[in-house]
Formats: sequence, C-alpha cells, structure tokens
Amino acid sequence: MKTQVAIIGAGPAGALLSLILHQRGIESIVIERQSKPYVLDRIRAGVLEWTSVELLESIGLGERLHAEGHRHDQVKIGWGGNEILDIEFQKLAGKPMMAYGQTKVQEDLYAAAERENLNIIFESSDVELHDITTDSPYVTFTTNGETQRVDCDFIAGCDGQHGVSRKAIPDNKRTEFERAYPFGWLGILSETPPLPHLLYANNEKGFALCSERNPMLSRYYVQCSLDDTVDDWSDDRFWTELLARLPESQAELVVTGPSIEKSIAPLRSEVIEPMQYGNLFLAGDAAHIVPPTGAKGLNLAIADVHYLSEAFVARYAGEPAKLAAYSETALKRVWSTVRFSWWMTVLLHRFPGESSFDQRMREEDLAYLTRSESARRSIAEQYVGLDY
Ligand code: RFL
Ligand code: PHB
Repeated sequence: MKTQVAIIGAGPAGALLSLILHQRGIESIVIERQSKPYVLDRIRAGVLEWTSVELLESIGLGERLHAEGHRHDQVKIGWGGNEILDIEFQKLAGKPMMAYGQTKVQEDLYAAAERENLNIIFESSDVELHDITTDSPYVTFTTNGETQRVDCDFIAGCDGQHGVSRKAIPDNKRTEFERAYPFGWLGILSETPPLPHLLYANNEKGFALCSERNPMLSRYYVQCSLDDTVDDWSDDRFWTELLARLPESQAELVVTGPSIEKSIAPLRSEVIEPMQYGNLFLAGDAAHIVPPTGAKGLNLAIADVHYLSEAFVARYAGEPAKLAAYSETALKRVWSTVRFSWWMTVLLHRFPGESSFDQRMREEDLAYLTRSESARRSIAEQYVGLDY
C-alpha cells in the first residue's frame, strides 16, 4: 500500500489526525493494534477544553457534542473537611468546559471515518517502522495472518504510552522526563444521577473526584494505593471511602448504586523529547503522559493533532517550516500542561509518608485560592487551557 501519512494508532489522536488530513486533501492509512469494539469500550477522559470543543465543531463533529455534552462554568474543590472552593472559569477565564466522555469522542470519530471512507486497519499486530530518517519511510505489520507494507512520506506515531513509535527514536536521540506518583486512581461508573457540577476533594483519607458521563451515568474516582487491585474494592468500600472524603454538604447529594465498571490507573507524568525524529512525528500519549488531575491528556492529544495537521497541510502546500518546528511548537504547550497537571496533583492528593508541614503548605495554597480572586483566575486560566 502507498499513502502520504501512515498513522500508527486509532485512538483519539490517530483517528482525529486522519479525519482532519482527509478534509484538507491529504491521504492517510491508520494502523491500529486493537479491534474497533475494544477501542470503543475503553473508559477514559471525561472533560473537554473549549478549544477542543471548537476544533471538533470545525470538522463537523459539533452536533452530538452540544446535544449530549454538559457545559460547566465552574468546578468545586472540597478541602479542610467541609470547605468548598469554587473555580468559576467562565467568569474568570472567559470560557466554560464541556463534560463529554472520550468514548463519545471516539464514537464520533469512527462514525465520521466511516462516512468519509477513511482507511483504518484494526487488529494489526507486529507494527514496525522502517527508514524513518529517509525520504521513503515505510511501516510493516501483520493482519489476518499476512504481512503488509505501507510506503509513505511521513509517519505519525499516535500509538499511546505503550506503543512502538516512541521507541523508534534511538536511545541516544531521545530524552525521557518522568515523574511517577506513589498512588493511583480507582474509578467507577455507576448508573446513577451525577452531581450537577464537577467536584475535586482533598481529604486526610486522600483525593476524590465526582464527575459524570450523562444524566444517568456518574463517574467517580478515589485515590488508592498502587498495591491495590479492583478486587480489594467492593462497591460498599468504594462508596464509604468516597463519601468520607467529600464535604458533608456534597456527600449528601451523592446517589449511590452498583458499579458497572471499575478500574485502577497509576498516575504518571512523562515527556519524550523531541517529538520528531526524521520523518516520524509523535502526537498524544505517545509523546507525553499527564496525571488525570488536570483533565488534560485528551485535550493535549487534540492540541498536538491540531499543530501537526496544520504543519502537514503547510508542507504539502510547499511550506516546510511548520513541520520542521512541530516538536518545538507542541512542546511549549506540553510542558505548560505537564506543570499544571503536576501542580494540581500535588495540591489535591495526600502523599504517603509526607509530613504535617507538607499538608500545612497545601492547606495554605487552598486558603490562598479561597481568599484571592487572582489566584483563582490563574487556576481557571490553566484549567480551561491556552488558545492554540
Ligand atoms: P490512546 O488513547 O492511548 O490511543 C493509542 C492507540 O494506539 C493503539 N496502539 C497501537 N496501534 C498499533 N500498533 C501498536 N504497537 C500500538 N500500540 C498502541 C492503541 O490500541 C490505541 O488505540 O492515545 P491518544 O490517542 O494519544 O489519546 C490520549 C488519551 O487517550 C489520554 O490522554 C486521556 O484518556 C487521558 N485522560 C484524560 N484526558 C483528558 O483530557 N481529560 C480527562 O478528563 C482525562 N481523564 C484520562 C482520564 C486517562 C485515564 N486513564 C485511564 C489513563 C482519566 C483516566 C482514568
Ligand atoms: C472524568 O470525568 O473521567 C474526569 C474528570 C476530570 C478529571 C479527570 C477525569 O480531572
């Protein structure tokens, strides 16, 4: 097979890139390891920045997003027992956020891919990248027991944190920056009405988060130990812990019920530099991971795809400078987002073994946010995200 851009991975980053390129007259083939139902079943992000919403609108994916998404003008942070802090991002930063699950984004992308006849090859194993520093790179993989080869001009590595693309950059050309946090998030889905707002909580028992997927589907998280498995967390234990970590006035609003999904995710920050090597370009989780505390991972993947698609369009119009600068351009937003996600993580979790001094400092940060509109404006600006 032959195409202009071979895309590895059909998660949000790869599927979105393929769709935008198609709409701008550039061909691609997407090579995905998993089956389509498997990708659609993964429960992940829940919140979109307004910039992400506008990008999805601009490619014709606004209708369901606005019909089913839930716009939020603020988030609440519970702390110090029963204190509640409002971060009013519409008022302070001029933009709202949208609760719209990654599952729906992925469904919308696959529906558009089908309508527009995009070429996504699911269940492709043994993906390998070849000759990436030459003008004729190619990708090989196995599907239905046969080895296939795709010749292309460029390869976009959108294959997430466990993909092969980042490893195709030689060790001596790649720098990895990493912070592993000493805890995870246990998340559940429950067919119960969610709270009307997003609520984060810092409590002596640990972090908690109340979010939503739709009017009859709630998403909740609690900080857990890295040694825990989902079997350690019965529904009863989950609800007891969650309610104990919320301010009383909020705990009273939570409607409990059986969980229909339960999973644990460890928290990590990671950046791969550079995001380009030869004719290989990394985008999304393939290039960086952020802890979910700032709700940024999916939004950052969408931002990378925005920069990369603009750069490919310019390159095929005879302007190579944007593509050459892709890594540098994308990394500016990446590092500012990595810093914000790290800061939110430190602000809202309890770290095993930390001292009472550390907690006093955290409480002072939260008290300062409560007192100072300027401090809240700073958090609001970062939470809603920078313009591209
Ligand atoms: P993905 O989604 O991991 O997709 C990568 C795709 O590549 C495929 N793949 C391969 N294909 C071919 N060959 C190989 N060798 C391959 N290896 C892998 C995979 O099967 C997959 O289909 O990366 P992408 O597209 O960069 O998208 C990134 C987002 O998925 C991720 O950043 C977010 O989910 C992070 N995240 C959140 N982000 C937000 O913006 N807001 C949130 O509220 C938010 N909450 C979260 C989150 C992530 C979480 N977990 C589970 C890590 C909450 C959680 C709990
Ligand atoms: C979610 O709804 O899954 C969600 C919301 C906010 C976050 C992380 C995850 O910060």
